[in-house]
Amino acid sequence: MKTRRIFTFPFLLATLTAAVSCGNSKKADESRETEKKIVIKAPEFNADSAYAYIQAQADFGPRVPNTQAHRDCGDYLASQLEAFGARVYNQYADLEAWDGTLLKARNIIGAYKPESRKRVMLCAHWDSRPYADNDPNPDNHRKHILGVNDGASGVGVLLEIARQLQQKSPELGIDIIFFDAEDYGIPEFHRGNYKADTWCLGSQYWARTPHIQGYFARYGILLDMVGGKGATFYQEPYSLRTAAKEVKKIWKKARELGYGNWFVDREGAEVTDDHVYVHSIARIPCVDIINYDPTSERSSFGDFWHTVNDTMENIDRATLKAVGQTVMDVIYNEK
Ligand code: AHN
Ligand code: ZN
Repeated sequence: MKTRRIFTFPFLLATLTAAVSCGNSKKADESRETEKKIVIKAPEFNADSAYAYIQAQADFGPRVPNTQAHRDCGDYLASQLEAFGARVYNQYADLEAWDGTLLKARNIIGAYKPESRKRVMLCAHWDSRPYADNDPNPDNHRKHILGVNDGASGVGVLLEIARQLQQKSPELGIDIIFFDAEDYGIPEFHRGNYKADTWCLGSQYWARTPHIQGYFARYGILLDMVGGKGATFYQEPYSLRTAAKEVKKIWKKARELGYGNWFVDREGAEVTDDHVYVHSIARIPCVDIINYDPTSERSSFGDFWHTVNDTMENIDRATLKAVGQTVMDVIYNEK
């Protein structure tokens, strides 16, 4: 009987490295160089472009479900994904809010390389909160928030990534998912009975009823509040428990790219966000990249969170760049 040996490239490389590392260091350095070259440099994420997509969403006003601004912005997002060459799926659903309001919700999905079975999903919520219930002024608690950082920032970064995906395709199929009705959760001022699972209604619906039957992705990355000046992204505990490998990979990549000041190598606070339902219902590990501010006295998500001041002034292109470039370098290196 003949035995055929198949040596894969990484195996050969490892053998080579091991062999030369017994000798002197110069050769070893060279082969480490070879190993380094395997890292693909992703295209340049354009933060000005992401900023413009955030501005465009803000210009509609608060994108609160059941409002005209929400319907118009939904159309804008779907048409942008289409213009960037994605196959677009619209998922319309009537979802019941904590107070019984029926929300005319719409999840918007843009698929790249839809035929590929190797996939990664990138997501963000696109709705804005109907209550500024963390505002210092109680008169504002029932006002709609503009949701520039909380909502539009993640979507803006993903639209720029969509534009990049059209120009140069990574090896994997990518799905960009804009979840609706994330931020309609039970407000702080509510004094009646507590109700569970009132946040993330769009992602809960999608996880139960994905846009494609039997949909699967290796993992997901959720972007939430990724545009703030001086934002910091700590490793979120639910993500660490359920997608440890991916958390490590993302934070390592960020550090290598020089974004270690944004991506802090420490554990932050656990958050109920879309990634929880993507994992617990659809069984797809998902990492939440979310601003965590341990210094703010107003909220762990920063001073402007769920206030009427969540506006364009707080958005910093440098933060958008750190997040967008990191995510791009991660996905362009998937095989
Ligand atoms: C809660 O406050 C329960 N979760 C934070 C998720 C969130 C709200 N993301 C944006 N707005
Ligand atoms: Zn919110």
